[in-house]
Amino acid sequence: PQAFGGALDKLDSRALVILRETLAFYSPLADFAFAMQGLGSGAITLAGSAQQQSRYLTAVARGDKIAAFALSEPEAGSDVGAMATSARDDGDAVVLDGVKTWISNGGIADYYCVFAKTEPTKGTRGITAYVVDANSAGLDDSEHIHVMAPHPLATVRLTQCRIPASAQLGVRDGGFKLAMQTLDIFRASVAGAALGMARRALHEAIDYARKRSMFGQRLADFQLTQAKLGEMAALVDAAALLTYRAAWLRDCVGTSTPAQAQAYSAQAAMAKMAATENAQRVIDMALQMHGGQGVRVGSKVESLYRDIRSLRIYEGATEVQQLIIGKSVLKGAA
Ligand code: COS
Repeated sequence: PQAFGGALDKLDSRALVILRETLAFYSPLADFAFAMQGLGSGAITLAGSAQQQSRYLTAVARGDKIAAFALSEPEAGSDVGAMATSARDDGDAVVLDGVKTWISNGGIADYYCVFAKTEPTKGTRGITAYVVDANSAGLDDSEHIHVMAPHPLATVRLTQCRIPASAQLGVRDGGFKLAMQTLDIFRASVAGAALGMARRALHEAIDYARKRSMFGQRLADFQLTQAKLGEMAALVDAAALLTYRAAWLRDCVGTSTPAQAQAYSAQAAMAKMAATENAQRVIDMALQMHGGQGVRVGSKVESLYRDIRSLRIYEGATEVQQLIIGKSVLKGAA
């Protein structure tokens, strides 16, 4: 928000989606850097105390602090309620123990929004969020994870990590809902990023089809090519419409009633699922059209092919989005 150095009054989903789409068109890594500052500070924007907001948000907006969101664990990815990291009260402190993994910005972050069990037997109703400074004693974020589209990613180990009680983020045992509300915002923006990558792949395919000669004509003159480009363009537009609808819904209809929140959640899930799946198909078709050039390391479609893959998994795999949509449909909400 503007009060903490942001460009707009309050978070605007349409701006977020279009920014990510644009950044991802040119550089998925630039998009990553931008998006992770948002994901890692989103829970503070939604639920932080005035003191937490002024301490972290302004610095995040300036780029002085790097933010991270630490939800997943080795045995709790899609099943968030199964997390094992514990938070135990000890006087005016809280002691964290556990392992968080697949943490984007892990290793370079200045702080982590850590989700931990405060009521071990209560599943999703026993999770609380905390803001944990990366230099806290007992926090080790040195284990980098290598992935096919390289970016800062690490496992974060918390061993008797003592933080002040004032580091609690939002209400006690309200951490699961806070995580879901944060993810709801960013899932629609992941759709925006996927859309940017798909648009770039289509652009590359059109450009190549116009230039490449074969069998005495241009690649673009073949009906097979025209049909593929037609299919790609329709997949891109379908993703764009779902993505922009989800963002519009959050900005213009809102999420203040349970029915609105449920409807938005399902729309954001539809956008993320469709945009990431469609982008994978569009990029694959663009690569195929490039023939051997498509698999040459360093070509744009080759890097897009690697860049898009994790978007179908992180911030809720496609299968999780299908569940969210399915549950909502059964309730008659979407
Ligand atoms: N906003 C607010 N509240 C929400 C919510 C949302 N988007 N989604 C669920 N809730 C609430 C539910 O209403 C329910 O509330 P009550 O306890 O009051 O009944 C509670 O949270 C539990 O919801 P649910 O029963 O749907 O939880 P599940 O354990 O079945 O989990 C999924 C649901 C699988 C959808 C959830 O765990 C999930 O999104 N997993 C993927 C996590 C993910 O994205 N990981 C990537 C990490 S970041 S890279």
